[in-house]
Amino acid sequence: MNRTRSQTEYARAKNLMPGGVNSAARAFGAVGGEPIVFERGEGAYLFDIDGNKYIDYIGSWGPMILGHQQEAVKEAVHAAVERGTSFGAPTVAENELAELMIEAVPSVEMVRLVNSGTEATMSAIRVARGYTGRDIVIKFSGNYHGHVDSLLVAAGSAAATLGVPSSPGVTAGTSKDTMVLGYNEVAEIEEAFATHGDKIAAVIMEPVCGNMGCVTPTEVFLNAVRSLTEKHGSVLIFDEVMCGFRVAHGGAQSLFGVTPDMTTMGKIVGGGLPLGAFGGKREIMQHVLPAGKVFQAGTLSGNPIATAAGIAMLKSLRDNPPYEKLEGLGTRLEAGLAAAATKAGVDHSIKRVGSMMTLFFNPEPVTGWSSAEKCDTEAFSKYFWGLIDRGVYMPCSQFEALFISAAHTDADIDHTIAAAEEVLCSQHG
Ligand code: KE4
Repeated sequence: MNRTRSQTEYARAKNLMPGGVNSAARAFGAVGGEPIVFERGEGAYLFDIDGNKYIDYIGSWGPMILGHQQEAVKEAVHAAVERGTSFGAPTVAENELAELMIEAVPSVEMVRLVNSGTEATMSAIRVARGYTGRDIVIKFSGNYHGHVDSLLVAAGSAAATLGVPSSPGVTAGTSKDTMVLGYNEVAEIEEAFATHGDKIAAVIMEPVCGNMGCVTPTEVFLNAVRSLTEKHGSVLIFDEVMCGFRVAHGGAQSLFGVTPDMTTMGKIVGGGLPLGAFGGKREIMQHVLPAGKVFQAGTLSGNPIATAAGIAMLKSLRDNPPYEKLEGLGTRLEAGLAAAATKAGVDHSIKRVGSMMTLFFNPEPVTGWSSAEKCDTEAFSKYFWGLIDRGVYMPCSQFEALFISAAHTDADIDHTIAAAEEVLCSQHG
């Protein structure tokens, strides 16, 4: 595949922006080589500036559940632009979008719109601390909640010890109130509450994890987190920025029948525009300024263009739910990739929830970061580039989930499976 224009534009970008990107995840750091520069998306496809076509399984890291240039979203954005791009004042669209979220997500009685998933989780953490008057927040290794200082924390020296910064620029002072435990490690969360119970403000988790690859919580773990937070008066925050409206209309919480105290949202809710949200029990949300005293604000929060896109997206998902189709496509792709890996003799495991999935280059089921980190990332990189050369654009890291959209077809899935079989057999067979 000729990608010379991409290379030229990326060289230009590296001189202008750190790493030539505006988000680290896009820089192909995990797979080597240079990122591809794209011109447009259409349905299930992306087209790069050299005219190459790819079946897109990143979907902008989740938002494109209905495919690129979805008609209703496109029309809504065009119409909104004609009325002005930003007022910094209340609009009816914010009420409409808030109602659509509250109607869909079991835990959300009130909501605040923000501009990204990071803003949503950062704000939710602050509200949980303000509401409980406590400091400690528990997160889990392998879970990513955006670039919030207090969540850019690595595990402490032992379970139930407080964390240490995982990035330069994050201070020890910020990290000392965060504890990082093992996902699906029931004993660790039990020990943490036994030791620190009445000091724990919140537990934040991905109820379906996508950020160490697709990993689900065991029922025992999920029930332990819910019952321990309940017992100790800590706020349980489900970070559904990725899995919200993705795995079901009501998100992972509606699939598992576990209701958190707060939920963070992003990606799909903005229809591909910059929009996030946090919400939860009215009793908690009433602590948010100006109703309460926990400060939260944003110039472009509830922006008319983003809310128009979000309304169109959530109405489409409510009125024409794609989840049955997505389950069918997901089942087809999962079976095909498993067959291809088996035929090539590749040690692998797969985890899928609806239209989000990961093929792990690891024979063991991946249940948490300690098993995820054993994946053969070198093998993944070769698989990734082999698929790129066959017009298939997978997430550029073993520790991400792929996303299928309602615009994908059986033919797209079958092309992907055939390409994967060719690549895996040539590299391992
Ligand atoms: P944003 O600030 O990127 O909108 O959302 C942060 C975030 C919060 N919570 C979860 C569960 C998330 O997955 C994310 C962001 N996800 C990554 C992909 N794993 C976004 C890709 C990127 O950073 O460019």
